[in-house]
Amino acid sequence: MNKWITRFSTSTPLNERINRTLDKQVKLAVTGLSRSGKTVFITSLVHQLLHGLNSTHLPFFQIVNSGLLRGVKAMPQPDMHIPSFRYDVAVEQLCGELPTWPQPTSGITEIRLAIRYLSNKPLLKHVSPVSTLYVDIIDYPGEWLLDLSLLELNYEQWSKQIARACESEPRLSLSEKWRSFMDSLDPASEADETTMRQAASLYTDFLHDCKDSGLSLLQPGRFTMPGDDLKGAPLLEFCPLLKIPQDIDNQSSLFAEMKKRYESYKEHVVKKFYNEHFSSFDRQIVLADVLRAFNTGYPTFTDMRDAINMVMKSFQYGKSGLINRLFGGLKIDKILFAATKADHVTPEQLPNLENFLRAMVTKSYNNATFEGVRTETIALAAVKCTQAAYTTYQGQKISCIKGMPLQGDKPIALFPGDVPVEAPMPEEWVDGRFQFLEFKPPRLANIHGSGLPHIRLDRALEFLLGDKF
Ligand SMILES: Nc1nc2c(ncn2[C@@H]2O[C@H](COP(=O)(O)OP(=O)(O)O)[C@@H](O)[C@H]2O)c(=O)[nH]1
Ligand SMILES: [Mg+2]
Repeated sequence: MNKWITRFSTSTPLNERINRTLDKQVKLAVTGLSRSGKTVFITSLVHQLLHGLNSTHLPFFQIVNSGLLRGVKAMPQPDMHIPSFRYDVAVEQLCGELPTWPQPTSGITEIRLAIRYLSNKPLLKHVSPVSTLYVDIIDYPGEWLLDLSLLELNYEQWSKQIARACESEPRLSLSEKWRSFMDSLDPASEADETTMRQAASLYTDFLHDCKDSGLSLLQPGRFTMPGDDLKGAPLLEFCPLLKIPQDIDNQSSLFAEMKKRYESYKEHVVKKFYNEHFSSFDRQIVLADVLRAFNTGYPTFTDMRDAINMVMKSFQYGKSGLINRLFGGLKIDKILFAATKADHVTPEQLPNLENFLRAMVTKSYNNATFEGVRTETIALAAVKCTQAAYTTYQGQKISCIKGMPLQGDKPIALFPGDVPVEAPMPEEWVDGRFQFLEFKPPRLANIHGSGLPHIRLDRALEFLLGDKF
């Protein structure tokens, strides 16, 4: 202890000096595929913490519940090169007179909170009554993690994989325009800037169409989620080739130039993200909108399951694993998988939703746990938009939810369907089996001094941060 204290000027009061030594910092990363609920989750989490002092909303978050919290403040973020998470804008939209959901974003953002609390640890209680935990929350697209698998594939292998995926529906129809353009090209011909730009643009349109149809496995991740720095950058002007030519020596051919750009993307975009950002994360929450996949059908459901498991590969640190070989040991020691928008189902379906998510990621879950990373699954709603209710149907009392549908201005009550415990067989995905409707945010203009209504966000906080106090 003496050694630490002497690092500070002796004019600083002893208590303050010890406090500073004991201050802690944690980088909490939030990811998930587009529309999984990252922005809403972070907005609600920050709102809950900023209102933590007088909140009865967080019964499972010990530091609040035990009365040891002394206050939470948003602070200037430490990483100047990362755009700020615009909490102020998001909260204004959510809590306005006519609440709306925050605008979609496509890159990485950060916000820092300082949490002051009374230490409950026997030793610290005496030397340092008040400590501060700095929490840096980083929001980044899960699509970027889909690119990890590219590092294992050369251009020819990747092209073949995409060509194969385009042989069956729904990608077969969605890729038609891009494929017919590619068929008109000769890969051995001299590369030409305009042609490559057009090919990349048609391929990007194809990825966007896939996304609009509910597909999740979209590569390269930056084509749909470029982030602020890469919008319109030439680094994104390549695409796979449908037919790989044999023995092309010409280094300025279309094939050679596309291959060069693919390799450059891996080096300067994919690896850069892992080295610059990912390697510094301490904790991770992965959000998944499982219910939306139910609505859209079997092919989009399996696609999302594959995408989430691909995202999970970034957390498998095994000695022989890719992450370990390329980036050495990483820091993340806890991962929480969360099924979001749990307010779209009736309360008694929550355990099913949690179990279903767990079944979806079992293999990745076991691998991460095996590597010593603590892993949990949870179903949560960052902003609860519905109320549980009962209705009578053919003389039977059934559970339902009430809320304001996203399209419409009259509240409705509906029974959205049971969440299955296992993935239904392809033939069981009959039309209308699931109706997990989207809702408008509730009118919150009058919540003063309390956190936004949520489901199980306090449990998520306890798992992610509880042991840091
Ligand atoms: N009912 C409900 N809807 C949510 C919740 N979180 C997100 N949503 C919906 O999902 C959409 C996408 O959320 P957002 O946070 O922007 O997703 P992101 O792309 O991962 O940042 C929102 O516009 C809402 O319609 C929630 O907790 N409850
Ligand atoms: Mg977002």
